[in-house]
Amino acid sequence: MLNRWCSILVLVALLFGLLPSPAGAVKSYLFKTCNDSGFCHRNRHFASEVAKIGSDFESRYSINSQDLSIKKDKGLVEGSLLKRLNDGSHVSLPFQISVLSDLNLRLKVNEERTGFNSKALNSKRYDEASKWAFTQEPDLTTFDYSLSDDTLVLTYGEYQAIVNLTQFKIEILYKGTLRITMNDRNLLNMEHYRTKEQQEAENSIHIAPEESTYNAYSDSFKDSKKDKLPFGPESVALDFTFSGYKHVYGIPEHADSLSLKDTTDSEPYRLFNVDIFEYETQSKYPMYGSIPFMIAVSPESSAGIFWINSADTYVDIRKEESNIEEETDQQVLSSKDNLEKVETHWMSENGIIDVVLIVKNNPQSVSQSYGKLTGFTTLPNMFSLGYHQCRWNYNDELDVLDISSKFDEHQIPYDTIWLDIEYTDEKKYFTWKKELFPDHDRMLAKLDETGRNLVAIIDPHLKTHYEVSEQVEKLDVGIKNHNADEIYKGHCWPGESVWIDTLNPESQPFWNKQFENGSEFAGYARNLHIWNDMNEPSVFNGPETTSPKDNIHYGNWEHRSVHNLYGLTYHEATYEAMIQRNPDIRPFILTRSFYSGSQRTSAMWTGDNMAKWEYLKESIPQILTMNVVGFQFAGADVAGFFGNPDKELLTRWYQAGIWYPFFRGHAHIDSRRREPWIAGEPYTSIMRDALRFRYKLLPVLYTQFYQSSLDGSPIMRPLSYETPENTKTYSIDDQFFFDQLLVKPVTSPGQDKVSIYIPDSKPYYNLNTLEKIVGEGYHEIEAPLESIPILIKSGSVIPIKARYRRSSRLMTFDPYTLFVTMDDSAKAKGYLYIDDGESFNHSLDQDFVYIEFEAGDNEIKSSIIDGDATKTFTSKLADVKVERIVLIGGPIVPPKTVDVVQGDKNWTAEVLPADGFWTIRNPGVIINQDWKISLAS
Ligand code: NBV
Repeated sequence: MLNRWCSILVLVALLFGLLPSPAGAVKSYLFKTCNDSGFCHRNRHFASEVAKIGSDFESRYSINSQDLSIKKDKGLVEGSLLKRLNDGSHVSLPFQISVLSDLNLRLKVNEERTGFNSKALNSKRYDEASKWAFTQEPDLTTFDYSLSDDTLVLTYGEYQAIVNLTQFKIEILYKGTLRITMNDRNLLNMEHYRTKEQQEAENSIHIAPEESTYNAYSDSFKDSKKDKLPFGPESVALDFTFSGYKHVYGIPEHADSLSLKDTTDSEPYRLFNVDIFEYETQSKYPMYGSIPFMIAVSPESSAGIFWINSADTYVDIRKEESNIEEETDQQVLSSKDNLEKVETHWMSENGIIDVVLIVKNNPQSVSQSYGKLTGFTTLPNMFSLGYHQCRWNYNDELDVLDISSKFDEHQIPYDTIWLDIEYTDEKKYFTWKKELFPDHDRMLAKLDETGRNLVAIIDPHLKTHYEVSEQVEKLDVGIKNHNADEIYKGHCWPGESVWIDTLNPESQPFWNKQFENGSEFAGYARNLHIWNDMNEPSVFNGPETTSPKDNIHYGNWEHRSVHNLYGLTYHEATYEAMIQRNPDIRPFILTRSFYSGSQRTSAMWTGDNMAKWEYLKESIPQILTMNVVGFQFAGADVAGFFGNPDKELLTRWYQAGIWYPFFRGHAHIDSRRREPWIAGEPYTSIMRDALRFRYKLLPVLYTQFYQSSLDGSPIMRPLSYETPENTKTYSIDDQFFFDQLLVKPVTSPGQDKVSIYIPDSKPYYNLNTLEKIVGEGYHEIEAPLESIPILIKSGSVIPIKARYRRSSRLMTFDPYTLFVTMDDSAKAKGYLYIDDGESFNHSLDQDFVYIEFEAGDNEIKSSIIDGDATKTFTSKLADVKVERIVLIGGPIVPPKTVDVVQGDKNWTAEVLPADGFWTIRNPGVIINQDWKISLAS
């Protein structure tokens, strides 16, 4: 969201005809393109010059084999990459190649900068992005090697890394096939340190013919003109070619397609966390967060590039024309497979080169490997998977409690109500507007009676001249100006503000204090959670609506170097403070800005979208993208932040929103109220059904999160992920798998049918009609307003909780219904994870059960495969039964009764036939012990 300040500027510009056209103009007015960014401009120029010379181009980068230190048992090669200057002399760039224990290759290249003297600034290139992104420094593993004058070959597992020493290049082969080439196109460019005078001297040795000097020591873009650029040009750039791939995914955050586009004739994708005002769909503009991780998928293997740099970054993607059309014939594809390639060019404004290359059999394994480095999603608090009701703003305590009780009146489940910035006293975070919220502990206690929670917003900009910001100044834990002599002051919603510097470890105890039990802000409630907004950071009068790049953080690092990870440091500090407050409650933190690693402790949403159909449509590839790069807990504002959705859009958005891992209704302060009961019939009932369906599916969603917390698997899964062997799925981004459900939400108006693509030859069942649908390809299914197009994949067991309750907490001890959908050989499988949904006892004390359901050979079995059913919480599950088993498909025709065995008891249960399915009514089994049901008498 942009401030009034910028709105005024834009308005003034519009009035005086300074903007070319209103549509899209706001962005070009505020944000740089590649041409406006010195380093991007220079590196694209570099790439085009190198391409002009073609194969005659001689790389300036080489390694002297004599200088290598090869520690094969440690998994490490060290040496110097030599950059040849115009006079033949060299700049020596220390590098490390390491083989990580998960058999990924990492390259780090640094520069020892000498001759730079400043008290305010760290003269090093920023090398700590991995410290924030990784959970820990990864272990290395041994390799074998051979070395000649011009080649070093490392062999580890089924991999080979061939390092060309004379013209630096690394090729990664997996199972004998080339998959990734680093510096394939010789676009490696590390702009070494040189002063302006050195660079501008006649016959300067520092500027190669392929280089440009564009904006090397100054910035000509709007508010960025004040940028001091103390180091001059210092960008790092490198190219990577994926061989045998046609599609790449990832590098959020952009509002674009799932399969990334060729950028040859357009802007590169930009990674630069900004408060992007009224963002457009199908755009490569940067957004609020950045994850510099890209995945390529093919039927044979999958590969990933993790570019660990937190500075402003652009990525160019090039696919050959012939590659773009989908193959229709599998055979043609495999014969051409190795000719396919996607070329990528990564350019960052500064920092070191630090990159991890991952090649595995399939995309799941690539995600898992990335997750082992950056951490998996922490299992969320159960309530946070329920529905969140937000708007800017609920006005006062009465309003909050009234909205809450309206949900009950309309029998619509919900878990959390939110307070946006207006609850504070003059936007001073950690204060309350007393006249409107006289007793927030009382309000929270009221909410707690029905198992409800409150999420309150806390932003990083702290209004000057009140206790909290004064403490920031006194303790010296704010972001500093470019001289590092004063805390930086900028403008944001509350007016003049300072920004907490959460890179500074000293800021943590101060931050903890603000959230402490009994503090003015947080009181004693256990059902209070936090929303961190504006943490890009958004600075209304800053260049590109963010912090000046030459501001300074703890460690004397320029903001330029850490920009993309500031948001992560901020929400991590909040998470830590909430843990300190109540160590036995899993905190829920929503963040707008993020970086690799943010998935460990927060949920994210896609920011300020619009109440328009195209944004509903766009939300699906946006969330799928987040999910493939390991950030599962993602959502989009239902039903659009700006504007007023019509009733059809509102209803369809709820039907889509129930699949978002993070599901929140939210609206701008100027938009009309739109809680689900306002639209009236039939819309309210349809939305109620959708919301109740989400709650029925909570056991599935929670189990999915459990699995993700172990292996990083996506929750909303693209078809290309599920069936990478089917290349026809690679561009599909309007449908997805959610556990074993194949879903295609309706995202355009007036539609009463959808064409849904089945990616394999298994039978599927239309959940609305139970009709069996078989055959790879598109199938038309009915989708009138009251129905969501959902197919159940056969071979699955889906555990749900069918009873309506007001909130998820009230469902804790509800019975389960199992949907068993047999495949063609009358088999099915599924999983269920259960714990107390709130504490850490699942990890501290094994207080959880992980259950496998298996159907086959005329039996349905439930086995606890992990956890311990005798712990404080899990032992209470002895009261929780399976109340119904619904059998769909498969050749079996069960008898009228079935035999049930649990422990040393056995009994019979009744089977009721219906149209196309059978129901085992009240089988009587309890959930925390193994059981077996025989379907044949
Ligand atoms: O806090 C108000 C809005 C919020 O509703 C929206 O979701 C955010 O994306 N916020 C932007 C702007 C806050 C200005 C201080």
